[in-house]
Amino acid sequence: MGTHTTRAVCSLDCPDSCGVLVTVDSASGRAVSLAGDPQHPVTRGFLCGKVARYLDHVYAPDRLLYPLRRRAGVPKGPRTPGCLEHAFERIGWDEALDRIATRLTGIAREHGPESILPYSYAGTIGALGYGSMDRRFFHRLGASQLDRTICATAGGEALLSVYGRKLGTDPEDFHRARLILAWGANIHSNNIHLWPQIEQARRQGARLVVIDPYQTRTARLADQHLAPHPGTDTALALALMHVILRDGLEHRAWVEQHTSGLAHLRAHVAGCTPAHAAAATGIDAATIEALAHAYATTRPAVIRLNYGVQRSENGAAAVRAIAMLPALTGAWAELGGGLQLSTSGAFSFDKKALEMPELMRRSPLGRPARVVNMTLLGDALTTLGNPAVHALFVYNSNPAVIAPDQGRVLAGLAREDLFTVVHEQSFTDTAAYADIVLPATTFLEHADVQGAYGHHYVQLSEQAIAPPGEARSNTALFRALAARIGFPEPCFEDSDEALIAQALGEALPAGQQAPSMRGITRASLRARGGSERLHFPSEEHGGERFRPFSDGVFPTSSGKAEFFSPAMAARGLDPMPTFHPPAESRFHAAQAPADAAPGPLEFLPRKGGHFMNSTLANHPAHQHMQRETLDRLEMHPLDAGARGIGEGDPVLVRNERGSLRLTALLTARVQPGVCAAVMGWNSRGPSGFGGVNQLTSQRLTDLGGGPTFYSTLVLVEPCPAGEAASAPEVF
Ligand SMILES: Nc1nc2c(c(=O)[nH]1)N[C@H]1C(S)=C(S)[C@@H](COP(=O)(O)OP(=O)(O)OC[C@H]3O[C@@H](n4cnc5c(=O)[nH]c(N)nc54)[C@H](O)[C@@H]3O)O[C@H]1N2
Ligand SMILES: Nc1nc2c(c(=O)[nH]1)N[C@H]1C(S)=C(S)[C@@H](COP(=O)(O)OP(=O)(O)OC[C@H]3O[C@@H](n4cnc5c(=O)[nH]c(N)nc54)[C@H](O)[C@@H]3O)O[C@H]1N2
Ligand code: SF4
Ligand SMILES: [Mo]
Repeated sequence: MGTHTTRAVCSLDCPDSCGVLVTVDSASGRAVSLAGDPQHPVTRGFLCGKVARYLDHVYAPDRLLYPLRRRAGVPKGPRTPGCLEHAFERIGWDEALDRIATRLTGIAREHGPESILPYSYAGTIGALGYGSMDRRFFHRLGASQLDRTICATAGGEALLSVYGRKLGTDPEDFHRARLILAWGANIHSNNIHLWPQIEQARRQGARLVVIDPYQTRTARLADQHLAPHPGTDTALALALMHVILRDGLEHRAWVEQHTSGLAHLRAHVAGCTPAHAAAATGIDAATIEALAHAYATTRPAVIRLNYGVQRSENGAAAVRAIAMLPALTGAWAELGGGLQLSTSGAFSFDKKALEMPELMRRSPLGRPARVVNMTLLGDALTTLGNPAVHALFVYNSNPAVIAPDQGRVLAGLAREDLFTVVHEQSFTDTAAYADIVLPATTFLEHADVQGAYGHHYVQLSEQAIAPPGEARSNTALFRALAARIGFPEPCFEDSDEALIAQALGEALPAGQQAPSMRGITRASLRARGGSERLHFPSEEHGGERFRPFSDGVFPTSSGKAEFFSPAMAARGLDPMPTFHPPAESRFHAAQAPADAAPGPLEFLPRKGGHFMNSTLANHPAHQHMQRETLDRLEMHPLDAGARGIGEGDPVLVRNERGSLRLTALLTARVQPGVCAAVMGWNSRGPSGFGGVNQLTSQRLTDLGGGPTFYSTLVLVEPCPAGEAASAPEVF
């Protein structure tokens, strides 16, 4: 039986952006296996467990294959068994496009185009699939713009406030480090391709310290695990800087040459003693002292800061404080030192060419449309006015599961006067509320070009197989819709090949291509097996490997890395990172509902190691891999005992926003006072009626308008007898 291999790129929302070799049976055109590209220096020939089984998703029996429309008279509601057949009927693409075009133009006429809200995130992080024809379409329509805050804006803005650029230590240099701090970073589950580097570093004597309120697999494998109370990292980082400055361990030359605001910092951290931080974090003062000394005196020292830290109310301040550490110790001075939150700032895809914001001037508004924060979807669908949202167009996202304050989101999605389109691979919890459901392709079924937020390679993703059924890619969908509505601009006819060329800036005059992307074209990528390292001037002619900020360029107002941010002061924001305990935390537990006995717990609504946010959570094999914590509430035996809860007991987890039924898992993976559960799909498991975001709030981070999933208080109690059994048993 003949097979051939195509090289695609995993486009799931993961820092690793793996090169994927897809083996296809030539006769049937069916993909038969996936493997990591052995040539790719970060992928190194292996895929994570969840994508090793991605063909389960591609060929899932419940994969969406045809456009559907809601049957007349069937009310909107949650995804229940049989609801697809009961509530929806198959239609052709022509009818689907006609209906969508008619409704969107009608709604725009009646309520103004800003009453249309696109909702997308990172179902695919391919440059085309993430944002190209879709953005052009909504810009031209005059639809509200979506502020895509759900993941990374708090940390991103925080990093920019210190360095002016989002650069990070090259993952391929982590093996050189002698001290690695995994700070709110679940490397082993969420960023597995960094792990071999860490193992190599440890073989050479490096220590791995994990700072995470939850004992992740990464923490279990580490040399040391520090478990701060959730949302208290700012206090910890300030205390580390206090000790470093008190003991004169700062790197004077680096600080002098590359930073500004040291005097402010010195004054700011003077009172931030380890004892003070110990009270806030629960980590004892001697441990904090020792960590400060180890961090400042071990070289190279690197921090893998991930997004866990910033998903709390004080999250941006925490990221700012942590980001200042390598500036204070000059850890950037060595290869393998520094900090990595994201490497995305090293890429310069021509987003303007892809998204064409200038089309907004040709929309009926003649001006840029209003901006709606995606984290506030619940409010946007229920209370926003001027105009209210009358149409919601969802793609690349599953907001019924992933957005905070799920009760509000679902109430909004259930509005019969809301016209909702969902473009999806699976019949998700969001799709169940749609008026029109459209089938989408996976990364095996369309071409794209992709960067990464955890390495430095541009990659071409070739189409490996034909779309199943009538699935269409995001670009194909919005191209077709633009034609149906009759937008005259030729940019709506650009092919994927043309879009890839635009993303790479191939057509730009010489010299205008961004330096890091210089010389990278479709042809050069194809000649190099689909993947090409960014162009770093220092690496030319066998020179030194890329080291962030070695060029001394910091696009901040002072031109230096800033301990004190004049730009933030000018915006009326705190120019220094200051610790404020989250409103929903043990420090303000008194504000919790008054009937709290024995008191609320801090709740970590976590990502599943075997899911990708909600993606893959519907597949039996992935659920099986996740079985240890799926539908479980992890809680400390002391907290369980105080509530009369035993191992395996049904529990009710609730707060003023919602409630969830789970099964208690007594474990020391969480500290007393903290509990945890993983996200999945709403419509499965014994809870049957909701996901972890039933409990989270729409409160925003201190900077960047991001979500505060990890600042959530809940009450936990034994589930009243009978209720657990009567909860709908789904799938
Ligand atoms: N398997 C898998 N991989 C993924 C994803 C997935 O869903 N599953 N999601 C992808 C996405 S979208 C992203 S953004 C990345 C995110 O990657 P990470 O940032 O690593 O992901 P999280 O699990 O959100 O957070 C990491 C850790 O932060 C911890 N944490 C929570 N609150 C605090 C706190 O206050 N302080 C500290 N120090 N730690 C805290 C959590 O317990 C968690 O273990 O991963 C990507 N990779
Ligand atoms: N409680 C809690 N909530 C969280 C988080 C958390 O840690 N805890 N993490 C937050 C974070 S960091 C993030 S990034 C968000 C993630 O939020 P989302 O980006 O919404 O993530 P997913 O749940 O993976 O949903 C993506 C959907 O896009 C679909 N999709 C994939 N490729 C394509 C495509 O090419 N076209 C179309 N049309 N659809 C496609 C997938 O089938 C999937 O259903 O969740 C956030 N929510
Ligand atoms: S999810 Fe991440 S680790 Fe897994 S294959 Fe995709 S890019 Fe690689
Ligand atoms: Mo994310």
